[in-house]
Amino acid sequence: MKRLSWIVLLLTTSMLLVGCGSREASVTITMENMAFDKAELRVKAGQSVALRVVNRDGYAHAFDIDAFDIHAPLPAKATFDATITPHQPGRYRFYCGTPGHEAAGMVGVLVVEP
Ligand SMILES: [Cu+2]
Repeated sequence: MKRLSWIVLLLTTSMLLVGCGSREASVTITMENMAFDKAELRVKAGQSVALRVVNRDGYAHAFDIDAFDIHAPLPAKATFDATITPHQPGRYRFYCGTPGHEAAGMVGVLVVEP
């Protein structure tokens, strides 16, 4: 019985190490004064990216990337988190889906590098 626990412990440890090996990238984009703080986000194809969107405004925004089926409403002062793993290199448009905001400049591009 004791030996079994050791094997379980070893397996758990090695799985944790493997998990650390594939480092996850993280990207934060902030919405403030009717604008994104970045017009371009760059990530690597095949790598998991922890995406965080922060709305600092006192009114609602939304974060949308059609290509990744992300359509997140962001009420005033809200934060949205998602993890994406883009596999196809390319340029994908992101924008604020609140009516009129994209026209006001709330638009950018997610660049997935090969
Ligand atoms: Cu907006």
